[in-house]
Amino acid sequence: MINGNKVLFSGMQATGNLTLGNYLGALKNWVSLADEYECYYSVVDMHSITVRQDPAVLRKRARALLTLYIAAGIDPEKNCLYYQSHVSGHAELAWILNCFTYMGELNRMTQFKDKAAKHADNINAGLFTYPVLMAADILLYQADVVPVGIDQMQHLELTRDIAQRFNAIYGDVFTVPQAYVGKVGAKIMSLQDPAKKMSKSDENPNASIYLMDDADTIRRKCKRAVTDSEGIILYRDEQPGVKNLLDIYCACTGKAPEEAVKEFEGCGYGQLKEAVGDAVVGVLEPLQTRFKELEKDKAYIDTIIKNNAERAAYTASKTLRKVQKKVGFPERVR
Ligand code: ATP
Ligand code: LTN
Repeated sequence: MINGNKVLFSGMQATGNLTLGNYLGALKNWVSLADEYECYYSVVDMHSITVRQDPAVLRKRARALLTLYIAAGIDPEKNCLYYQSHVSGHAELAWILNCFTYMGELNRMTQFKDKAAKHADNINAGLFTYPVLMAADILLYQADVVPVGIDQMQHLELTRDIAQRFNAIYGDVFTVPQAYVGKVGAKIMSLQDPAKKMSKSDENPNASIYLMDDADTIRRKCKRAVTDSEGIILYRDEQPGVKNLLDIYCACTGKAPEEAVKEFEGCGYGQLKEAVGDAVVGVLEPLQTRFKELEKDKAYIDTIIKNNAERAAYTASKTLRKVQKKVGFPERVR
């Protein structure tokens, strides 16, 4: 709780181009939850360097991501949008929490296993302790709720375990957070392989719709989406390609899957793909227009970055001081 309001924390990495999966699984929920909570939305650039980055590209993408948060509809005056690296408390708390996290727990993390396999030449300690930094992000702001896609649930469970472990030793220091997973769009799958999630690091550009894709590209990618030979539009696991298209359609239009299935009764896959393309364009075009406008207003974005970093640092320092005292660090002499 901050000023009597429940707190929400979430973050996204500025690596790669954001996909429709990132938008429907995460960003869109952030916007809808913003009115109910005191919200902190971070660009988690410290997490990004667990994989090698080109510094100039990372800087550019981090700024674009923060701008995109605003373009998606998050009001930066009411919500705190900031760069993780601008608040040193994240690293400080992460160190302390490292000492309350077991190797065995981190060894079980599937994201670590996946990323270690993908970056076999750079399995660094940061990649291993990535979930601890994520726990620090969340616990630093005493977050009650954390909206994420399904793939981040394991990290959130670990965060809860760390918080409970710490509280059991030192008393009620941390709020134990809850995950918030949206009903639709929680896991958008690749358009080329519906068994895999749509991911910004997918090498096949046809597998993902990028938030900045133009209308023609979006429609073309939908048209090429892999389906099946059943020839019937039903929302079921046996037809993962069609199910994914229906999921995208529903997440973009706000319709329920049963409603969509009824709407497409008797239609062919071509018609479904066309409708999905239109629905996606309808959602992404306004976002792109707003992004392009905002991007030009350099001074405005700079002010947001400065003010929100100060706001975040203030809240973070309150938790950090409390934690430092609990673990036995000497009081500061003033
Ligand atoms: P990478 O390919 O680099 O692993 P990613 O596309 O999986 O990246 P993240 O930065 O890990 O994206 O995720 C940002 C947010 O978007 C997270 O909350 C995550 O759960 C959500 N998300 C990512 N991909 C999808 C998807 N396909 N469907 C729904 N939500 C998703
Ligand atoms: N690990 C997340 C990004 C992330 C995050 C967070 C999400 C870092 N810190 C705190 C929610 C809360 C990812 O890869 N999507």
